[in-house]
Amino acid sequence: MHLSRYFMPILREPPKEAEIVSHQLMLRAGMIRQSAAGIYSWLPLGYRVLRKIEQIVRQEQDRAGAIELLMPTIQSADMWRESGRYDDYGKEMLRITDRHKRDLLFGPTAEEVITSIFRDGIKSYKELPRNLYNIQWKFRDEIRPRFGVMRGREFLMKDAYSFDLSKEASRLSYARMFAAYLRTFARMGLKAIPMAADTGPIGGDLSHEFIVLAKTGESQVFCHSDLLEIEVPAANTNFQGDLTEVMEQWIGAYAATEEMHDAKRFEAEVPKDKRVEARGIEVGHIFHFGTKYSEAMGARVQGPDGNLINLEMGSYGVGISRLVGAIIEAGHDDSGIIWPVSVAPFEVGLINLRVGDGATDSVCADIYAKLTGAGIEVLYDDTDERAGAKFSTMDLIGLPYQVVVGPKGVKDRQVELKDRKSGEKQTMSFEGVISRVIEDVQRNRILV
Ligand code: 5CA
Repeated sequence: MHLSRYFMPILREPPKEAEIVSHQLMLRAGMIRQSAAGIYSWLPLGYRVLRKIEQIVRQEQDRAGAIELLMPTIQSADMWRESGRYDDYGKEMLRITDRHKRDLLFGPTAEEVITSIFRDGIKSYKELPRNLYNIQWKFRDEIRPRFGVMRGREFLMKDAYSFDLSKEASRLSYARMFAAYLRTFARMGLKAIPMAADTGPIGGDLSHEFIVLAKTGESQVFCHSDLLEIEVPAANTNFQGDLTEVMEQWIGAYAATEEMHDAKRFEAEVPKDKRVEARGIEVGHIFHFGTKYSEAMGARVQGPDGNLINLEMGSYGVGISRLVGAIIEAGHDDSGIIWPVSVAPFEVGLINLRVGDGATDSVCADIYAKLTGAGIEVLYDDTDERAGAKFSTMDLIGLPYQVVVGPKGVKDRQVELKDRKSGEKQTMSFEGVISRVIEDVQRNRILV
């Protein structure tokens, strides 16, 4: 992509309305613009990151055997009356009336819709277990939308729903999603710790929130520091198998959100030097709630012995748009964002320091062609801005690698390669920089 033809409205000054660094940086880097309170447009740069996060989530859901579908944003109130949640959900639900005076709503979650689809579609217990997911916009009329995309009113969520014949089987489905989540967040460069959590309006008896530690997190959390060191399941993990052991390794040590925190237990179970008390961002939340919806909505099948059995269910959410903010909270410095390669909007920024100089232009064109030809995503700054402005824009938008080409170096067939994270700069030959960048990007695309 040539920057001269792109749309990336950078703000030089920190916007006043933004309280936390990720919100400030997303506005400054031209990733999002607010359209109404808690409702954002995703500008081209931000949208590329959102899509990459979505794709990682999708790949790990698919690996774990979940099946993608797409449900509507607008739902019928009748379904929610069937489950008994229509009145309970309260003011967070955006209620809509159509021209025929029928009650609709903008879905804050989709237990009702999926339960009705699955109920009508399943014929035999032999079709179990199944896990269905979608990646769709949700709306919750939050009292205090804040921190940009972290607590929006409209936000992108991956929501998966498991259906099983028995409690035991549904715990296996839960463990499978638990393990998939560990990989999902690690691939974005995040350490997300599963913590015992409150189930709130979704309901159920077993629930974990996946929490990224960050000073600006909305919840207070408590955990054993060993949890920060455990390795996540490898890519070749057998997701068809029983992943209870993986889950138990993580839930063996103390980790709880504020609502579930038990100070006595924390002190008894965790040695003083291992106690982590911090703020955290909830990037995912999984629930096992048994037959709460299947019973209310009549989602049952005939078991092997002919008896009707209510389906055991769980639901599994990932805050995809929130993750964009969380990744920035976890990776930035005074100059701007520091993206991990796996979710960077572009993998390389190519800076031409003398646009219009024949030799410099042609070296840039050549590097651009070779890198893009190798499948690397390059943002080429071919604008006529000053060098200083170009450097600060590249640092602000946080692309992992910067290749800087100027007329002086070109004479000696030299360019500079800068690593955004370490700040390290190296002078290299044209050929050297191309092979080095291709190799580094390819290696770092898949973190685990
Ligand atoms: N039905 C269940 C699981 S599919 C559910 O709705 N769970 S949830 O309420 O915990 O939401 C799932 C995830 O969506 C949360 O972990 C969080 O990361 C994200 N999320 C929730 N509310 C918001 C919001 N207002 N803004 C941005 N992300 C949100």
